Amino acid sequence: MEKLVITVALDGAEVTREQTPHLPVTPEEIAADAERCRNAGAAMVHVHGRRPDGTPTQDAAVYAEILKAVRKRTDVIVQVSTGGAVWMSAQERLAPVLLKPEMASLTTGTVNFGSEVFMNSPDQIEEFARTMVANGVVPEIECFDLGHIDNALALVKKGILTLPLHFDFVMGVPGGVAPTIRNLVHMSESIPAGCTWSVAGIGRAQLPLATTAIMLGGHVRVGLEDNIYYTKGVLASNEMLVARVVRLAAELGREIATPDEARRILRISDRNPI
Ligand code: KMH
Ligand code: ZN
Repeated sequence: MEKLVITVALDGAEVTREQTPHLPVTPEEIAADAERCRNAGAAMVHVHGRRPDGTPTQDAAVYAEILKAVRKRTDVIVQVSTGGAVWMSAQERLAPVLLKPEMASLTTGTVNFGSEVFMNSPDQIEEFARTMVANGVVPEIECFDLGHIDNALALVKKGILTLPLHFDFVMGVPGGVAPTIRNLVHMSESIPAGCTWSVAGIGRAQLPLATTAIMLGGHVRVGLEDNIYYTKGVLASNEMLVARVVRLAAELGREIATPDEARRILRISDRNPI
């Protein structure tokens, strides 16, 4: 098996400081947390911009500060969000891609998101994908449901994206695919040979799905964006969630990828240097 790439989704758009004091908000806090997680074993951080008051923003200036602050401290891959928050416009969400980060998330379908709708129309997905390719940004295909895999493969058929791709199965959002091991096996077997995948289990699904991915040869995303608890009633820090995956992987005999090893595994070695 390839070494294990651990991604940590540090802050997201929905979690608040009222819910957990461990949430990093400012670029400096995000960078410091990225460094702690890198030291614990993470190879990549998935980040959302936040204003000083904690509200989510896709402002390129905020992302530029995050990229700079992280790069000053550590060598992790920085993956910017193009998901943003459900109320944001497509143009707003796409802004950080123009900074040419190494990687950006690309959700390939609309999904109910709790009581909201996370809208990703076909035209919009296509525009996001084209913009990433034009800027040398590697997409991580975010699949909140099974059909999102097929939507990504349709972009390959159209010649907009090229195989192999890296997929992230986001499982357990109310409205999206249920976070079962059976669904994870099915999704991981539904992508073309040579593609890579990780799983982001939401809430208490994070631990069993991460463990399953380690055993299946997939990769793992943890972090406060997806889950704020270490165990029932006990809040986690991002570092604690990463460290737990590292211990699990050691027990299961899977080595951990450094950021540079992850760049090779995810095929981003010769892409944008920031
Ligand atoms: N905040 C969610 C609506 C992503 O970052 O690409 C979407 C999201 C996905 O977080
Ligand atoms: Zn996100």
